[in-house]
Amino acid sequence: MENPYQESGEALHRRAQEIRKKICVMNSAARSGHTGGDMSEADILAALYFHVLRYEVKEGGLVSWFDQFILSKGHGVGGLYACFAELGWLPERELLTYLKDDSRLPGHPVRQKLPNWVTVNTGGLGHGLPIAAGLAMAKQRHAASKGDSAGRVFVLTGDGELEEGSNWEAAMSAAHFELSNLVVIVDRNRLQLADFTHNIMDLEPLDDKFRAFGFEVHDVNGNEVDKIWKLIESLDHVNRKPKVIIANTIKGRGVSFMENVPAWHHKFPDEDQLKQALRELEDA
Ligand SMILES: Cc1ncc(C[n+]2csc(CCOP(=O)(O)OP(=O)(O)O)c2C)c(N)n1
Ligand SMILES: [Mg+2]
Repeated sequence: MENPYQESGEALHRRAQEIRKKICVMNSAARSGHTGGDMSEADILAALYFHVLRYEVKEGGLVSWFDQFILSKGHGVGGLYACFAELGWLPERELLTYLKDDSRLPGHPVRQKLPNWVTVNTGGLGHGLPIAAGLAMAKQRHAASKGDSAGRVFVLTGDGELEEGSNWEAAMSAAHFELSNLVVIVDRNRLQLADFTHNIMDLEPLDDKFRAFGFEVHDVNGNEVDKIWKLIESLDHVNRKPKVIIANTIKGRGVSFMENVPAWHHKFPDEDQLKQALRELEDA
């Protein structure tokens, strides 16, 4: 099974920008949302859904997954909904129901609301990687029993999220169980809820920490779509090590007044800000 799009270059970059525009419209309408983290992850989501992940869309929007994705930083769900709309899975007008009563689009990903597009419910930070490790192990064992190659499991964590100890228990077991089909992507925007990570809980040297836990470690500019998918395609899944990609991103990426500003973690654009944001995203 292959990715049905395999887009690259300007086409893929435009996907990321369209995802960002949808995030701004959606969060502005909801007068809420985690805009900064939605925007930092947009290129990673575009690269995954429009180039990397292997899946097949069946009738009625049902998706058969060979690879799987977990958004562990569940508060960044605005990016995921916008991506689903860009894929044509969600009608664009439905984004305007984000956070409303009875909407299919609550503030964190809920599988019961969007069956089979959302792999697992997240939002409480620190749960995605442990679940992804279990899923990667299940995929490996299932594939081995049939003599097939295993699908990959991608999990996107926040960098602040790595302060949760559960991640490191999962990392330790991922190496022990040789989960070479597990790919952790860290949205390394260097900001967490209210401040820079180095002021709250310094993560550095993050690459050495993962290496010490038995991971194969890579880093990339996480706001450059082609660099992301090219790196993922170059990964060697035969070497028995779980992988981590430290994706260096900018929180609020793409809109001048949001970039690197801690307050945009949980701010939404007002009417004038929305107009400016859409202009900037269209032009870049
Ligand atoms: C266990 C837990 N504690 C606290 C929160 C509240 N919370 C939501 S987002 C966030 C900051 C996350 O920062 P980071 O992981 O760096 O995400 P990003 O910068 O990508 O938005 C916090 C503390 C939570 N969702 N779960
Ligand atoms: Mg962060």
